[in-house]
Amino acid sequence: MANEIRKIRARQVLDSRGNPTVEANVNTEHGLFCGIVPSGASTGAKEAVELRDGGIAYAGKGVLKAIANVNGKIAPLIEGMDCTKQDEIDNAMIELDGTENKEKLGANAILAVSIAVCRAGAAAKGQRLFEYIAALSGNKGITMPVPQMNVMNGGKHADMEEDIQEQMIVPFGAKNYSKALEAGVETYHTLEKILKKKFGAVGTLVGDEGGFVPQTTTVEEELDFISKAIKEAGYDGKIGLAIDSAATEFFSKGKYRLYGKEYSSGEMVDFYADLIKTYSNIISLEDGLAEEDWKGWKELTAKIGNKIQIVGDDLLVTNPKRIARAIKEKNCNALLLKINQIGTISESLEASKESKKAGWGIVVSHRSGETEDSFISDFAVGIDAGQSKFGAPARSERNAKYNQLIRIEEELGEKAVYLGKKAFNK
Ligand code: 2PG
Ligand code: MG
Repeated sequence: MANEIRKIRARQVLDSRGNPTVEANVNTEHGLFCGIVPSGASTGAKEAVELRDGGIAYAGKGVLKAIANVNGKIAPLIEGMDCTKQDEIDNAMIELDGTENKEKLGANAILAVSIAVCRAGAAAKGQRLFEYIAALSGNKGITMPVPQMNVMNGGKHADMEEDIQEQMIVPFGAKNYSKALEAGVETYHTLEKILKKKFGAVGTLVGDEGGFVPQTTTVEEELDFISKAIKEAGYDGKIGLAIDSAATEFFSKGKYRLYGKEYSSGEMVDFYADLIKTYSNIISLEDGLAEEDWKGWKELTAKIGNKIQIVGDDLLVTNPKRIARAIKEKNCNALLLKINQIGTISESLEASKESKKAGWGIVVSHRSGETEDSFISDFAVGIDAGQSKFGAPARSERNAKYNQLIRIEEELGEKAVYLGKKAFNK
C-alpha cells in the first residue's frame, strides 16, 4: 500500500530542562519522520496526562512506560495504516487508550506518534509541513505569527513564588515576521544591558524560557524595565506588552497572593484594569485568573476584554469541551494552543477550528520544557493562527522555532501575511 506506515519506534531523549521525554520515529517509503514531545511546569489540572515512570531514575521523571506503550501497543495498531489519514490514526490511538485524559497510554506517547505521522503525511503528499497542515485543516497556511516573546521569566519558570510568570514583548508594528523578530531580538539585548547596569551580572540570569529573572518586587517595576528597553531600542509604539500571569500558581483557598499582597478574584480584575490603564501598551493577558475561577474570568473579559486580548491557557487546556464552555459563557476571547495539553494533532486542529469560529484569537504555544522539534512553527502557519508564543529569542530550543519561521517566510515569499495588531482579538 502506498503511504503505508512500515515501522514505529520510540525512545527516551532529553528536553531543555534535562528531563526525559518521548521521541517517536515513523518509517514510510518516503523516509523516517520524527516527533518529540515538550513538557510544562505550570500545568493545568485538566491537561491530558503526561505518563512518567516514578521511582528513582531521573527523579521519577523517566518516560520508559510511555516508550513501551508506543513500541508495544501503539506500533502494532498503527503499523500498516496510511500515514495521510491523520484523523483515523489519532482516533485509533484515542480509542486504544480509552480514557478521558489519555492516562493509560500517556498523552506524551500518543502525541509523539501523532506529530511524526503528520510529518510522514506531508512527505507522502510532497508538501511542506505547514502546507500539509493547512490542507488538513482547511486553512490557507500563509499567515506568519506575531510573536509574543518572553523576556522576563518568573513564577515556576524561575523558582519564584507569588509572582507573574511571563512578561512578553510583542513586535506587532513590523512589516513582516523577520523584521518583527529583529525588533524583538534588539529589544531583548537592550533589556539585557539595562538590567546588567542596574543589578550587575545577577540581573541577567535567565529562567526556563530564556527570559531574564531580575531582583524586582513589583509588576510595575518589571514592565518599566521592559518599556525602557523598547524605547531605547527604538521601537516605541511598534512593540507592545503581553503578560502570562499563570495565576493558578498563586491562587489558593479562594485568594490570589501576588508580590506579597492578597487579592480576591474581583480585586484581581481591578488590578488588571488599573494595570492596562497605566501601561496602555499591554495588548494581551493570559491566565490572569485561576483555572477554575470561571466567574472571575467572565468578569475580567466583560471589564477589559474589549481593550485587550484575554487568553485562556490552564483554563482551556486546548480541550474542545472547555473551549465550548468558555465560548458560551464568554470567559475569554483567545485560545492558547498547546498540542501536548490535548495530545493529538487532530484534536489540536479541532480546538483551533472551534476557537476561530467564535472569532477568538489563537496563540500557538511552546512549553517551558522544550526540545529541538520545531513542529509548532509549521503548525502555527498551517492553521493561520496569527500569533505564537515561543519564549525568549535565546537558547536553541526556543530559537529552533523562530528559525523555522524564518525558513517558512522565505518559502512563502510574496504570499506571506503579517497581521500585526490585527492578529489580536478584543
Ligand atoms: C505557559 C507555559 C509556556 P508551562 O504557562 O503558558 O510558557 O508554561 O509550559 O510551564 O505550562
Ligand atoms: Mg500560560
